[in-house]
Amino acid sequence: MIRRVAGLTAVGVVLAVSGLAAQEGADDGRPELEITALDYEFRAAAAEVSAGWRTVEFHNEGEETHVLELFRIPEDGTYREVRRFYGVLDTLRADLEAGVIDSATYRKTLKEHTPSFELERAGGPGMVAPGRTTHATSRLEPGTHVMICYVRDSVGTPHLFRGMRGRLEVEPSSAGKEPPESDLEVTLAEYEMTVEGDLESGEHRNPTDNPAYFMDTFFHHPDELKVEVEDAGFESVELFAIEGISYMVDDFDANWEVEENREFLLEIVEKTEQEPSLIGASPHILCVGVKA
Ligand SMILES: [Cu+2]
Repeated sequence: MIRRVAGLTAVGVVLAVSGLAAQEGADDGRPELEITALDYEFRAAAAEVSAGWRTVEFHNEGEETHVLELFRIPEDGTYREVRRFYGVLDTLRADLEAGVIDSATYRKTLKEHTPSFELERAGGPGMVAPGRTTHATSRLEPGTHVMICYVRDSVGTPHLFRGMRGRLEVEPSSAGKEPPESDLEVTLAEYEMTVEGDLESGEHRNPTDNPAYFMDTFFHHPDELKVEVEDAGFESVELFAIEGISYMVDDFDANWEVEENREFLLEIVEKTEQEPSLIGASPHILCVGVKA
């Protein structure tokens, strides 16, 4: 299954709050930045880090999925302008929702206030499910950055409009870690993704013509499947185990033939089909959602 990344057009951002612990020095494997997402804010100990290869550790302690994406303000731009733009955007959104202005006025006013410079995408740890932690090591260029979460809440409002904006200063530095070695090579093209290397990421490719190696596929963690479906525009998404844990029983085929035993196997599936700690044990998972 191809994983899509939500596009983001105008971006800006802001409010401080965030931060990231800055640590200079030897590569001891520890992250230089630690950021926690809550519903709906970023929390961190400091708001600066040195340039170079740096590892960001991103914890999600909220109840919703969150993203941490970094954007660098170019030389011809300032944080002040970005913040002003977001202030305008907040007001316009509120006016639009209250019916004070129509969408044509919204677009026109937004255009008038959009900064002349474009924010540069600077990477980040991406999406993380509730209760989970992720790491990303990337090369940070000096400059003021903004970080945002663009995941939408249950009524469709991107989290950045509910407070998930932050500021990060990347200070010039000649030090930094060595670039990490990759475990996997992924090539992206428009609407296409190919993977080479081992399968640690859950990606499985069959580069041969031999069907015994199965088809190209992605082994989702249950949380990942949910995020993917939500990201595609569905809400009230729920997961159900198909086979559940019943298929593991000894002599499955023989038991399946006995009506009483079959009932029992199905009863176990039904009772555990939405148990989060067991869903991943099922060979197949059904994901049900409502088109938003
Ligand atoms: Cu979020």
